[in-house]
Amino acid sequence: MYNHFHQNSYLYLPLFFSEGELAIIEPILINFHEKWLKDYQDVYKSHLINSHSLTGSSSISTAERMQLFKFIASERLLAIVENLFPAKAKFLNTQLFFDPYNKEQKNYWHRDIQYTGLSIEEQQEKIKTENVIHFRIPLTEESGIELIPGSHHQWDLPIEEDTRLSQHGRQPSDALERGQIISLNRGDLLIFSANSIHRGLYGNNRFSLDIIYCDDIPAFKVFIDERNQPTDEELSQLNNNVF
Ligand SMILES: O=C(O)CCC(=O)C(=O)O
Repeated sequence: MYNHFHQNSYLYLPLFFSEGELAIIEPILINFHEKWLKDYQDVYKSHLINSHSLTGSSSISTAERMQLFKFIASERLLAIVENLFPAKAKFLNTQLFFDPYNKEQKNYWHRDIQYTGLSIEEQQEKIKTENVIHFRIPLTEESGIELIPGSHHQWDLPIEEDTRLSQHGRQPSDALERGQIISLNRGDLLIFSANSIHRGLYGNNRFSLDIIYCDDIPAFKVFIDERNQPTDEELSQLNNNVF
């Protein structure tokens, strides 16, 4: 099954989580989101489709933070993480995805790396060796993610690059022929490479937690906010080390 990821940029595991597992994290996510909507009403109404950094947030309690760390470092998830990454992986961050306030707002094809300030040539090199992988955990049925299989280690076709970079008359939400849709249900796990060309599909009041892991290498240090990582005291209560 890991070959599927390496060839296609994603791995879809239907009904991976039990209701019992979801019940541990769901109330934490809902509370966080309700507070977030109040605190960030302006940016939510203007455009945002996700929040982030749940483990470092003052909106959750110390006990809830530990529950999230236990989930992020759970044996079931780390068994997969260890097989996907070439060497040691590290927890990077969390994100919560929801629908835009403006139902007309369009989605956008992208590679996460395009927002890092690297040149195109540097990006072309880095996607061959550096790994950032999203573990998407939908709490409701959603249209899911559309991505271009294999694009995490292959550069774009000209029309794909024009689309995600809004060049030559193309818009980032334009349809791409090689796109493959992976629609999701509650309980599913979708693992996909942030290096791939992908976009979120909005609708149905989606509510998804993404846990993001990356290679444990110095190049990613700059993207890691220590406030999202466990303290030494917290680490001593966690069995698995992905921190
Ligand atoms: O679900 C979305 O809206 C976008 C997801 C995405 O692009 C990402 O997780 O990098």
